[in-house]
Order: sequence, then C-alpha cells, then structure tokens
Amino acid sequence: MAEAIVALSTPPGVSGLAVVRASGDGVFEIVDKCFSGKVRITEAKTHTIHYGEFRNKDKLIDFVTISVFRAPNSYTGEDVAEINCHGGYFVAEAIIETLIENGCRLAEPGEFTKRAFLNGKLDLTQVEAVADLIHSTSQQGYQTAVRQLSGEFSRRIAELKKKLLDAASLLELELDFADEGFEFIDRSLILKAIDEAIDYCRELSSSYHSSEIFRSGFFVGITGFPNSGKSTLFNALLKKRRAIVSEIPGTTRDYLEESIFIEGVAVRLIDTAGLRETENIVEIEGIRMVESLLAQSNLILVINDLSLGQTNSDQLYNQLLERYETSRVVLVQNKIDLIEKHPEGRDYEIFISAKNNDGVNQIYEIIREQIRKESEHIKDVLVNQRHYLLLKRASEELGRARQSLLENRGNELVADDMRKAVQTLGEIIGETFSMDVLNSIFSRFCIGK
Ligand SMILES: Nc1nc2c(ncn2[C@@H]2O[C@H](COP(=O)(O)OP(=O)(O)OP(=O)(O)O)[C@@H](O)[C@H]2O)c(=O)[nH]1
Ligand SMILES: [Mg+2]
Repeated sequence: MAEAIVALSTPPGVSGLAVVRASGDGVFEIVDKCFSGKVRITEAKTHTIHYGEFRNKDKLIDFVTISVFRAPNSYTGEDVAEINCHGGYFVAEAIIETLIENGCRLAEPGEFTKRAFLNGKLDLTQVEAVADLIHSTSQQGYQTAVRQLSGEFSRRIAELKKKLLDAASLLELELDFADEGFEFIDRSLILKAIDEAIDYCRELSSSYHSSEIFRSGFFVGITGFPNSGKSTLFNALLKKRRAIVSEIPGTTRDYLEESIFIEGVAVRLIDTAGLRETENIVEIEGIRMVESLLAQSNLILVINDLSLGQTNSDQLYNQLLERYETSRVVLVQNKIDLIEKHPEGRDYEIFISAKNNDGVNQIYEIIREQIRKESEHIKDVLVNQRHYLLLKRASEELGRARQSLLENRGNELVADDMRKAVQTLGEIIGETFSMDVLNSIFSRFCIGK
C-alpha cells in the first residue's frame, strides 16, 4: 500500500503556473472530492488532461488542469495526478491543504523519486542523475546528468557484470571436472573480461575529481600575505566592486565567495583573509582558517606584492604547492605597475596589476585551460563519491581475481573475487542497497521531486 502523498513540484512564489503533484493509492478518489470537470478523474484514461474547478467544499480555489497518469505508467509507478494551477503564494498552498484534508499527506523531500526507485522505474544512478540535473551548475554537468538519466551508465555496468558472471560461471563449471584434471577454459578470455572491467572502473573513478567540478563548480582560492592585493584581484575578476580594498593590512577578515561563469562552468572565486608571516613559515597564522577553503580549491592563486620583492612569497608558494597536491597553484606577481623594470618570469608565475586590470586575462585563460583539461575526463557519468568508492572497491576485487588467475591459485578463488566485484558493481545501480545509502541520496532532494 502506497500512502497518497502530495507536494508542490515547482518553486514557491510568484509564477505563471504551479504544479501540485499527488501520487499513491486512492489519489484519483481524493482529487475527485475537490474537482469538477467534464469527466471524473477516477474514470479518466491514463495520460489525459482535464479542465475544471478545484474547490474546497463550496469554496472555489482555482480553475485548473489535471494530468492523469495511471500506475504503472507514471513517474513514481503509482497513480499520479498533476494539478496545474495558477502561480503565486496562495493557490497551490490552498490546493495542497485541501488534498491533505481529503486524505493525502505532505511528501518528504525526494519521496516521489524514492518511490520511482522502489517501484523499479529508475535505478540508483538514474536517481542520482535526477538530483544532479536539478542542482547542476554547469552546461556539461547538466548534459552528462541527462545521459546518465537515460540509463547509459547502468547499461554499461550491467554489460560488464554479465561478462564477469559468465566468466566466473565457466570457471566454476570447470571445477566440476577438476577430478578428471580437465582445464578446458581459455585463461586469456577470463583475463580479458577482468581487464576490461578493471579498465572501465579505473577510467571512471579517475573522472570523480572532474565530475565534482561540473557538479559543484570550479573553486579558485585567492590567498597571500596581507595587502598583497587579493581583494583588488577578486574584484577585477568579478568585474565589479564586491570586496573592500584598502591600504590597511587585514582588511578582509573572513572570506568572500562569488561566482562567475567560464566555459559553462560556475567558477567560484574565494577571497580570503591575508596570511600573517611568523618566524616559522609552517605556522603561518591563519592558514588553518583558510585550510578548508584552499583544500577544496581547484586553482590556488598566491598573490605576491612585487614591490616587496619577487621572492617575497616564494616560501609560501612552495608550502602551498606541497600541501595541496591536487590543486594547481600559481604565483601571481601583483603591482607590476610599481616596478620600473619587468623582472624575468619563472614558469609558475604570472605578472599583473590588479589595480589597473593589467594582465588579469591570464587568469581567465588559466581557468579556461584547467576546465578544458578536466572535461576531457568526463564520459557518460557524473561520478559521485558513492560511485567512486564502489568503483575503487570493484577494481581491487578484480585486481585480486586477476592475481589469483595469473598465479594459478585455483578457480574457486578467482571466481569468488569476480562474484564479489559483480556484487559491488550491482550496488552502484542499486541492486542491493542499504536504507542509509538511500536516505543520504534523498537528503539532496527537495520536497516535490
Ligand atoms: N599600485 C598598485 N596597488 C595595488 C594593486 N593591487 C592592489 N593594490 C593596493 O594594495 C592595497 C591592498 O589591496 P587589497 O586588495 O585590499 O589587498 P588584500 O590582499 O585584499 O589585503 P587584506 O585583505 O588586508 O589581506 C590597496 O591600497 C590597493 O589599492 C596594484 O596592482 N597596483
Ligand atoms: Mg582583502
């Protein structure tokens, strides 16, 4: 029994239309208690639209159209009524309240999609694609999510699983003839199936980092000693005055974040408080505060005040380079306008005058270049952390199977690890899942989806 649930599926507020969605057992009867049109919704054919009055007892609420989807041919796989009403703050609210008075309950975040999953309408990677689609901040992230929603990823995983299972069964079959000393399976075919799966898992898991960029944005952390011109550069990149700039060191206290779009990706610029130099550079005061900001940065710009010397921030640069291995770190020599003779450049530094907006384009170019590099890794999937961990596990299991096969350690051992990998791959598409995993996936959803 699926309880009838209802929620607003469009954003609340002023709009032309709003869509209220109701799903579950008895929704058509409930809707009929409030709706009068030419036909009763209970009698309406699936995939039809009906116009009429929506009322709460004798009070007219709105003129609406209702789309009817009968189980199992609906998003959730249950009976679904989608009520199109006028937008604004009151109409949809009143419709939802009326439906609740008549027997629906308010849906939890993601509950429609959860039911779609539990009813086998979508697999887990498709559910995740729905969340990514809703939240996508980039053109590429969106396009990949759509491909994932089409089931491309799941099909590929299913294909690999089948190959591995076939190979494992052959090995097991051979076991039955072990007594007679038969070895009739071509080992190279088994190896091929394992290697193909390993390659796929590795290739995909390596796109995790890039996927995050297309999912959450490309982070640029601006750091350096006080007064080096971080906020001036931040404003220059944003092309507006957002951060306060002054000659007083320590102007920026916490941090500021603003986004710009480059190559269809949300580039999230973060202006941080200046780091203070102490006796021991490792203990640079404040580095802990910006630590998490820099740790999530794809690009770290270390701003140096060139008028204080070209090597003034070298130690800081080297330290950050070592600490944030996965980020690209660039030394930005600022205030070139204060220098008479252009110094010789080293390959990891660029020269700019943030104040005069001179050379700032080089930074857009670096960002563009990084984004292009990252997008080469993206295939048909936006790999998330859950996929990443499972892909890693599967490739470890397959690695063990491969090893056992090469060392001739017996069919049982090889087949066992192959079957484990098959199960791990199955977890990716949600053939087996825990409630915890489901809950954490659906916590990303909003009510009404
Ligand atoms: N001549 C010159 N001055 C600059 C340049 N960039 C920044 N400044 C000046 O340097 C001073 C400090 O600039 P900010 O942008 O506030 O520096 P900050 O690094 O954000 O400083 P804190 O937030 O205090 O750490 C201001 O007086 C700016 O006008 C530049 O390219 N040339
Ligand atoms: Mg500042």
